[in-house]
Amino acid sequence: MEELLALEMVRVTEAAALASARFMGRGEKDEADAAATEAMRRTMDEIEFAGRIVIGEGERDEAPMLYIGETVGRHEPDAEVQAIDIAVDPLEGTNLVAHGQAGAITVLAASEAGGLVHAPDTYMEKLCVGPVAAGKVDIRERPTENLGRIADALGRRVNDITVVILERPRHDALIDEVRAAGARIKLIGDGDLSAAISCAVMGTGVHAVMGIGGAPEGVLTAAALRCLGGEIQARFRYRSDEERARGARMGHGDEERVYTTEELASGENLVFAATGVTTGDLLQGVRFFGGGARTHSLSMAYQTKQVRFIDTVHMFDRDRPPSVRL
Ligand code: VTB
Repeated sequence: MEELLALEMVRVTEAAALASARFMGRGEKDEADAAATEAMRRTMDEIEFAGRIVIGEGERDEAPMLYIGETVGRHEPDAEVQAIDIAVDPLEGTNLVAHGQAGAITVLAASEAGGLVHAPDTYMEKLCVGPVAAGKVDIRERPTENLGRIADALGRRVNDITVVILERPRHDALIDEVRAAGARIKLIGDGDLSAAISCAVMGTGVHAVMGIGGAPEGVLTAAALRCLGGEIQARFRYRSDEERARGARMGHGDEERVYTTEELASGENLVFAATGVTTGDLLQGVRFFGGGARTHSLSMAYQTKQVRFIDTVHMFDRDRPPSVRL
């Protein structure tokens, strides 16, 4: 399953990136998201597989496409095909695109059926680290303690560590504590998913993600970090009793339970694909030129142990092809 899907799924995230990148800086976040979602849906249906959305744009009654439970992919009605679960974030960082800011990506993860947690649309407290610090941190400890452990693992001092935190009032105390501990902070407006991937890739200059962000994106983060050998620890953080009740119905009632990377993305087969929309720490954004565009993607597979960075030139017009550069 992985060999084939890993390459096919990049076409899906590329198409979403090409469509949404047209909205960069235009102040239209919903339009950018809709363009990514529509392109993702259309491209998925060109691929031969039997997919079902487990993490998507929302419940059936609130999202026109890529809603939870929707079937995607194309296959002969009576063909014997493996059932695949799909988690998508068609555009992670809609505001970033609307304002032309760094770090927006399009994201998709796939596994055999049952391999990705069905997370309710609520918040999750997350602690994400790369492979070197994986297994050494504990979200139940103070951030100061975890920073010390990350620094030790990396053979650095705490003030040589950079932590990514979403800039939100709910993180004021966390930011104060991380500052007091001496680590450097990169405050981001949106996009804790791409930040988490970055901390598992050496050379990006970020070492951990801390704080509260979206729960569905936490599952996508887990899929990526399993492929990279990194780690996410997470706890559900409900915003209302209604969300809490819904979470409980889905089996996530215990707010003290710490979910591990393997619990969030338990699949034996996992495929992860992401394409840059606006340039960030990890991926270049979409660059348009006369008659074409260039995209930069990450494609990973867990069993096959492959991490690919894919640089693609898309030619829009055969009659007026763009000159392809190295
Ligand atoms: C933010 C956003 C993330 O969740 O974390 C959001 O940047 C939830 O926080 O990319 P707010 O409601 O305060 O915006 C994500 O969308 C995913 O984790």
